[in-house]
Amino acid sequence: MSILTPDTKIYLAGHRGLVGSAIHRRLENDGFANVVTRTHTELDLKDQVAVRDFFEAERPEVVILAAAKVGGILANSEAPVDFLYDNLMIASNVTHASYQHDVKKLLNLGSSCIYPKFAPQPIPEDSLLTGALEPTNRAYAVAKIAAIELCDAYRQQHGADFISAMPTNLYGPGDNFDLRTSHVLPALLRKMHEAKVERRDAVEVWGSGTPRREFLFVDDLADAALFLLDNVSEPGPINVGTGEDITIRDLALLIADVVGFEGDLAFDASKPDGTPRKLLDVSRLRDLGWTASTGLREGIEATYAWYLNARGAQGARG
Ligand code: GFB
Repeated sequence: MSILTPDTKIYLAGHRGLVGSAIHRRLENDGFANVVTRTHTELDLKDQVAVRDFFEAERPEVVILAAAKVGGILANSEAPVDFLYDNLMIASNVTHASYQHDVKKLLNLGSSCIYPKFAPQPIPEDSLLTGALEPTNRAYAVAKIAAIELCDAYRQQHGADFISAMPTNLYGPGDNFDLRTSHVLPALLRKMHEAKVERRDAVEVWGSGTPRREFLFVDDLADAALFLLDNVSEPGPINVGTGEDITIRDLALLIADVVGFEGDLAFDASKPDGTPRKLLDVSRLRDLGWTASTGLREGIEATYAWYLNARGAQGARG
């Protein structure tokens, strides 16, 4: 029987972020009528007592843990305490309160950066903890690995049905477009849009352009999240990706084409490349019956449309 019925009480932690807002849209569209959310101001997930009191009062049946401190390569390197401490506290408090309050199922969302820097490509789930991590996001990765371990420990010791999904690099509506803290895809969309409008000749692209990344449209992740809640009950991470990757240079060219920017790419070698390649092996999820459905160009077009709309709304507000 499906764990998710229209009346299931679902606590969606982090409903305002890129991932959480996509899952929220999806739950609303699918007619889930009993979704509980709290903003950061209403509930600080780093506060153990506040989290316990919230679970005591709300008693959710299902928990989706999409709350996290996230950021791009520079933000990760510059603020490791935030990425380690915040994410450890959030994961500890939410998993423990879920266990204490008999949550029937918890989905923990992580990231592909949990895997070793030089993991085999595509990266299978069992390469976790087989080698050294990529230094630019080690703090974040350690917190996300601890969250998987917590889920597995509650399963092993207490029989809790806590599962962990590891999405590849995500993008889409609701993304962070701040150029210092964002990931590459929204950063290049914004830079190219502004360069086109301002008729500039070149756009700065960090690093060498040779690293390869896999990009998943966030609405596809929302679809995978619901699929996993209903179809998976096992320890360890489950990869969620498209199975295809692209160099940063080719990504930049694709974004330029979508945006209509005709200038040059200026690579800035003083900025870090990060891990050379990060392509997930998605065969486990494919064998279970799920595949991503949004092509990269299509997803970038949708994200650009959202960005233009959000900019327009911001401009109109002054
Ligand atoms: O997306 P990104 O910041 O994170 O960078 P990671 C990916 C690649 O794009 C790097 C290059 O090689 C960057 O140097 N890049 C080129 C740019 N131009 C830009 C730009 O304008 N902005 C940004 N941000 N990058 C993150 C981790 O790693 O991936 C997180 O730091 C998380 O912890 C996330 O796991 C999914 O893919 O390198």
